[in-house]
Amino acid sequence: MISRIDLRGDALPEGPALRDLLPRADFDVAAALEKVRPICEAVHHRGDAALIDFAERFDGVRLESVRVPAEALKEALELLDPAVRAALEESIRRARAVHRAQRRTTHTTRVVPGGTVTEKWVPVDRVGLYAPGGRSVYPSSVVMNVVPAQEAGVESIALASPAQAEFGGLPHPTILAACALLGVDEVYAAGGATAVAMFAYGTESCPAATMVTGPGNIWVAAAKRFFTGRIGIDAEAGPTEIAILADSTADPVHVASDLISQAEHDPLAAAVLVTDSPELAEAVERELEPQVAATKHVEDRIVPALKGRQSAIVLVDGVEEGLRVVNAYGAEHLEIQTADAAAVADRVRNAGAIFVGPWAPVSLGDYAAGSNHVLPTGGCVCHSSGLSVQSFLRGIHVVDYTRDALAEVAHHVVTLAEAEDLPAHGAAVKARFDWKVPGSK
Ligand code: HSO
Ligand code: ZN
Repeated sequence: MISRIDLRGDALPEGPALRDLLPRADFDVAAALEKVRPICEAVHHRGDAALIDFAERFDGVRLESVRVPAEALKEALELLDPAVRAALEESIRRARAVHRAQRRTTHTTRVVPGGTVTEKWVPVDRVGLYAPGGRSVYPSSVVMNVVPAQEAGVESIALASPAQAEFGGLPHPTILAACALLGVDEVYAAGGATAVAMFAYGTESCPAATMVTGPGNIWVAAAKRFFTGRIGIDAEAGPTEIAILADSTADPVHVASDLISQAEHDPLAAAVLVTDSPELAEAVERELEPQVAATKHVEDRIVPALKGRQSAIVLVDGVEEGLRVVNAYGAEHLEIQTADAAAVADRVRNAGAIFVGPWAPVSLGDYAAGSNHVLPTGGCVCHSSGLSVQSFLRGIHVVDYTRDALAEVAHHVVTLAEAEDLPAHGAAVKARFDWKVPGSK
């Protein structure tokens, strides 16, 4: 069901070589780029008409309009299962508490008397959020995208999700209900690359956005790459990943169920166990079969994900070596199920989110820990963070100097301008002091 990689005995290689020992799924965004180009161009030139044609082609339904009417949102909330509503409300409440604490405050540094630099944080004007349909209808992802944008103070928030033929061309009702719960009333029926293009260019019914965030398949990732530079994006989300660092104290039933939980997302999902306990490895292997057999999505997602080259049980000599492996791999989600888990977690440098000890499974973080579940994949945790309030803010330096404060530093500016062969830069300062810069020769 799952392959083994034995890294015991020999010295572990350093950095990238160690990382290469844990292969990742093929997720070739560059190859998909050429396929999304004509789609993006069609949306650019034909606007709503192109979106309506694409919905017919990809989603099998002819739309009258891409904008979802307000009554449809209201109705979806009324019809939402009360237990799902209560769970979403709790998820929103916890996420809001965590994200509210991320807000940035304006800070002024007095560099010299009369010379200050203030860093002010300004939210982007308008964000387009994407919520997938099809295999993944995740109202939880609507929460994870909308809450940080709202807490950042983004004034205009729109959401797109694919048209569903069985719901008369509207996005899935739980997506609509989640929007209604969150107070997002601008919703569009548009899917994949077409939705990203709609937000990037704007159409007759949807004004252009400055930023697009949200999960999606390879077409969404490719469309985000296509528009990079024109709009802001969160990340090119790839298939989900769970890594678990566990020792002999871990419960194999929990470890197996956590591996399966993320394998459930996608045939390309990665489930990696790193352990120094051959007994645990065997017990987890034994656990996988019956647990997989007892769940859903077995043949289409879980079995291919666990059997794929991206998933493995990795044997190491000790927790120390295990830490080196998980740091080199850089998983989207990392569970620590070892003795003294908090101390081990403290030494993790590369992970999208860390789940400490036996009572913090990734599923908790997916729905109701308060943490954000939109996290970097494919090793991008080494340079990027998950979605947060910060993702929607821009820090702007406000420079305010008096005449005396400029005079004090003017000769340094002129010197550096000359060193860079940019005399006009220096002249812009000299002109303010009748060309006689105080302190210069
Ligand atoms: N584990 C996914 C998010 C998710 N799980 C949504 C359930 N629903 C990527 O972090
Ligand atoms: Zn999940």
